[in-house]
Amino acid sequence: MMSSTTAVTAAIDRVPVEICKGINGLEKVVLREARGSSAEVYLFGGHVTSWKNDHGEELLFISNKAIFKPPKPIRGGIPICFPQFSNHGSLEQHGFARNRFWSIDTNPPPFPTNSPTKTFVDLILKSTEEDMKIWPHSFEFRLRVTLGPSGDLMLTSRIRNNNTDGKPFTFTFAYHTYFSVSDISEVRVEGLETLDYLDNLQNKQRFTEQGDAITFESEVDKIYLSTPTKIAILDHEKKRTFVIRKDGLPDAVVWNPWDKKAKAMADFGDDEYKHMLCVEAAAVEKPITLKPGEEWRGRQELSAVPSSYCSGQLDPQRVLLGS
Ligand code: TA6
Repeated sequence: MMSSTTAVTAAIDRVPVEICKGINGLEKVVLREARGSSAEVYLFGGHVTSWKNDHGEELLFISNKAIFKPPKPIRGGIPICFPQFSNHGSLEQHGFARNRFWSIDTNPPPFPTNSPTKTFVDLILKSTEEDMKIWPHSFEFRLRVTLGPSGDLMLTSRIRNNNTDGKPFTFTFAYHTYFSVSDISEVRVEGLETLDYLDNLQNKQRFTEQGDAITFESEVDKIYLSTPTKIAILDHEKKRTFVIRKDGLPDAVVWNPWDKKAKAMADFGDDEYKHMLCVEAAAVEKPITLKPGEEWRGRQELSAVPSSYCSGQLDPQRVLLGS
């Protein structure tokens, strides 16, 4: 891996981020936090491929068979699904933002919140003539990736309709986050109990989830509708809980391909389904419509909390209902 670094430090007290060459020479940005946590974002796809805690442990799943060769999307990390989630439309699966080259946004408009966090990078994706041939809309997509002082990872998307023909546009969206887990059969998801969902394995038919935490023993591909803004993924073996906080993204997709689909994916190892779970903050059921000049904001904040379920350190209800 070659490394020619460039530091980006616009604001005085901002922590410099490093731009360097990653796999296959693709450019990536490395964010580091004083206490040791870090994150990596590839300009290809505006794709977060690594998020490590202050012990240097990787929290996201990236397949050992991931292909870092555009235009093939990278298998793992946090692909961005825009302007279409999955096959909910006529565009390619999950839209095209994840297989486009983004740029560093050196002059972003003022950020909506004045968070004190200093470690972040702004990326931008603008519609091209090529894009307009498949999706006839002019847009600007600004993505801020932020690493918080306690190692939390925030992704904030701002999408603006720049059409000059007065036309609105409509899109669906997801942060297709691949979490790294110790053993999928030992993982529970809290916060989606009793909610309605569309089952992608049954022609998107609508069902209602049972009352307990979600556990995994086979392939799952469900879109939970109008979920709480907080969802927890409990990994007993690792004594770790991921907490997802989301804003502007009413739905949540839960996906694990299990064994058969795993074998069918060239860029995914046959047994890797045991060590990953996708829980995706999304806007799918009610597509978002923007008039020219309007801007939409969708944000997710990921935290990894060391926990021991039995010691009561982490009562899921307290996490989901607490601050
Ligand atoms: O988010 C779940 C899903 O839509 C599944 O249906 C599955 O196709 C997965 O995404 C992966 O999609 P990809 O296009 O990355 O292979």
